[in-house]
Amino acid sequence: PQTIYLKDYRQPDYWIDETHLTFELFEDHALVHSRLFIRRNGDAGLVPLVLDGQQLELVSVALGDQTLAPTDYQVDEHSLTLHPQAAEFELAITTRIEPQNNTALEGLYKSGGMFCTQCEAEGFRKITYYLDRPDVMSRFTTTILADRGSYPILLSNGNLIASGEHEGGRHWATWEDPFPKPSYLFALVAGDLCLIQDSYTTLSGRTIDLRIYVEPENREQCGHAMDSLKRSMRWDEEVYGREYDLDIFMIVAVNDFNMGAMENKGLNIFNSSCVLAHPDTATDMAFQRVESVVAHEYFHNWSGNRVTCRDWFQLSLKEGFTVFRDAEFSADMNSRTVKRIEDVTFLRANQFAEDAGPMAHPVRPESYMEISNFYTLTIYEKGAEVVRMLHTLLGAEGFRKGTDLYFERHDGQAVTCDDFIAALEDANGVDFTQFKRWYSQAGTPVLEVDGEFNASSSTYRLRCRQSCPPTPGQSEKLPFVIPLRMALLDSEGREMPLKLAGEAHARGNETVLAVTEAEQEFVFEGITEEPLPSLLRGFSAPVKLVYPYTREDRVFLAMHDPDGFNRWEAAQSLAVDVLQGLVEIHQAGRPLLLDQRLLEVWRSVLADAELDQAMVAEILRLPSEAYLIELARVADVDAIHHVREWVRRELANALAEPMWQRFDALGSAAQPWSADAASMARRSLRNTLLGYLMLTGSSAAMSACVRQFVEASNMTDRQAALVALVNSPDEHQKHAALQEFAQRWADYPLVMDQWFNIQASSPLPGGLERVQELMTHPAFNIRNPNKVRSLIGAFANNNLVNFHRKDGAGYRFLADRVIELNLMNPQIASRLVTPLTRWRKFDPARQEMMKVELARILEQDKLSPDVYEVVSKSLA
Ligand code: B3K
Ligand code: ZN
Repeated sequence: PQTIYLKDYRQPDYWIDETHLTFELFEDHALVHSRLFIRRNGDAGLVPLVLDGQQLELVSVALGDQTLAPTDYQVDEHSLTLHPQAAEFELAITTRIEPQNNTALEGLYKSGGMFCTQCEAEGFRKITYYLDRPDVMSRFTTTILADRGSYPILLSNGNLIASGEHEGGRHWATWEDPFPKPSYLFALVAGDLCLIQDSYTTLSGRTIDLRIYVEPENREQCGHAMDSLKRSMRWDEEVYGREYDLDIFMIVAVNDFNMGAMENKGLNIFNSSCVLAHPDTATDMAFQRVESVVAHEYFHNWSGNRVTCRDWFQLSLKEGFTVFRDAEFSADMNSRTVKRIEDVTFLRANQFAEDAGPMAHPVRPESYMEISNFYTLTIYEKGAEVVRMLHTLLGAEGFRKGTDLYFERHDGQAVTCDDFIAALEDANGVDFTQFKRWYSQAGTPVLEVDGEFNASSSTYRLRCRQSCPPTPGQSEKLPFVIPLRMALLDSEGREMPLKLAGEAHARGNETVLAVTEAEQEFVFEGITEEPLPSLLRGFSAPVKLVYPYTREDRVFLAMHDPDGFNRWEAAQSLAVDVLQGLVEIHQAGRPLLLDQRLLEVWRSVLADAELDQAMVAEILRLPSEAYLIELARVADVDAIHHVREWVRRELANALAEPMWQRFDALGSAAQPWSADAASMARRSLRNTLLGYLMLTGSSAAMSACVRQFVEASNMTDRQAALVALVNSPDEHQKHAALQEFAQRWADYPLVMDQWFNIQASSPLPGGLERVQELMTHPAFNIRNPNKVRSLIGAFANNNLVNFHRKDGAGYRFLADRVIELNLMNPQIASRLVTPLTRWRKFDPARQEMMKVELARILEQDKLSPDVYEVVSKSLA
């Protein structure tokens, strides 16, 4: 496959003003008739028209009223080239495709009994020949023809303008989308679906028809998605001044989907896991995911659809911004601090690893082979952090002025990250030239800070030094603009007033310093006692902060920092420090001894009745193995697992009494379920405690757990009990619970995903054999991405001791699955291979075995571009 470069971007030679599509859907094929109204771009002259197309059977082409002969055009694997003479003309093309055989789930495919589409990024070219690039925006009219019995519902973007009966039991519907859009936002659905309907009145008083289409058995599971949609619509009006623009908004849930969901104009298509939620079948986490994904896709209507990307290098323009928007929405709907903790935890364990690995790339990449590989944590999550920093630097009001200008200036256009920044700059009269390095430089910056108190001058000097490790293709980095939110605490934990030397005005008790130099100092005046700095509050920049805190300092901050996020951060970093120390002791073969300071922090948090229960749960959770691996230079997976489990058990044994007290005070899992934040927080804490108590091995804990499994009024509590049972040494209870669960939920694919995931993630010995056996379970199906993720993905990403077992069998297993999926579903295959590409993190013996498997994958003939790019770059 060839590499595509940002620097090669140029405008298309032709525009497509109107696109008229007719789909004739049959069981063994589909015919796609397109009529395109095309116009030459400017005075491009007599240039050939090169349309993108892949895996298409070309049936006919007509230019104007003239049917073309095969000698009039050229077709190859990727394109159709025509030689139009006129500057404006009509082109009619018919292609034949086989949606029923489309296992890649890109383009038009079948999921169960329904037809659906996924066109982003380059799926439209698998439907018909087209200028399949986001800067070609066209008005679409779509007619669908299908058997009425099997496909009573026929949907596409925009408004339904006509429908009717056809001969032979067939029927048709025509949809018209008044908003010009790129082909990646096109969607079509045909199936036997039931409709859940509601309405929403916009701030300006327009009534919007809201529709969720699902398979009939899921009818009862749509209420939460519908509520989330209405809340999102209100929030975008209030926070960004953005109203919905069509009269109808539709969501369709499908079972086979490569990602979470897709923001097609007026017709969002969702992985059913991001729509369906009922307390009997979905956990609180699943509820929150539904809320955030519904919001994310809805918000794309402005950040992505009304203003779209000029080219795919600008992907973060819509994704980073939209993730930031959905994160703020979730923060407003739930606990802001807890949401931030969850996002930061995720970013540090996963995006940091990507930024340190072979696929590291800037938020705006400069090249790619396969764009599907660039829907990454860097584009999405780091991209959102970059937008968050802009928000921090401008303040909420300045940021809003900037986004207002952005939407006004670029409505209906396909633009770049530079255009976004320019709007923020122009609206605020600021210069973000240096800030833009966040878009062009990859890697996670390291921010080293230390402080020096001078009693005689009553000053405190904060010294900052930033650097960024090299990444593929970028050996030297220039300094970033790093917003450092901070405060100085006195010996009681109170924030001291901040006044910087050389500044006329005081800055209050908390401030944001802009670190812009490689080395830079900030001098605070009027500081009369040695302060303890509280740094990078709220994770104000996606960097690794290094400050020479002692363990006492961390204990103090964990107990006293007035900033909730940094309290959590202090407890986490204390735990990281303790765990890293113990790993070294374990490697040296010396006996482990728990630092009592960790125990005391845990004890005091456990006893803190003031603190939000969800926060207590977050603090009591130890840093994940994945995060500890990311932090290590050479990761000793076995030692990390052993030590972390040992600490968990020590904490559980030492704190069993207060844990029981708190656990009992939180009520029972049998009490009626409720969706409010306080109830969710209660379940979260209760289940965190149950997990600890089960580690004591006491019969009281076992019977509490079994009781909870049986009596739980909801899936959150039932699943937490199942996890604890599966990870317990009691084979009998474990098997009984697993069997009971599988029987009861056999007809609920999303619940069975959880059942697979829990077993695949269990670190007990024999994990690989268990996963191999589960692949033969009737509920498993390698063609369904959710199943692949919940069994194979969970094993390779969550079950680190088993995946990295010493004989390399885990690696071989994963490589075999990647090879199996390579042609069946290239996008899923290339995502699945990620853990192997991180081989540089491990010891020489493991590195060797991982590389052998990567090389074996590379030797396959017919490697998809997706897998080829990731594997070859990881070996380079
Ligand atoms: N924009 C889609 C992503 C589609 C990716 C296809 N490879 C989902 C989202 O970010 O909202
Ligand atoms: Zn998105």
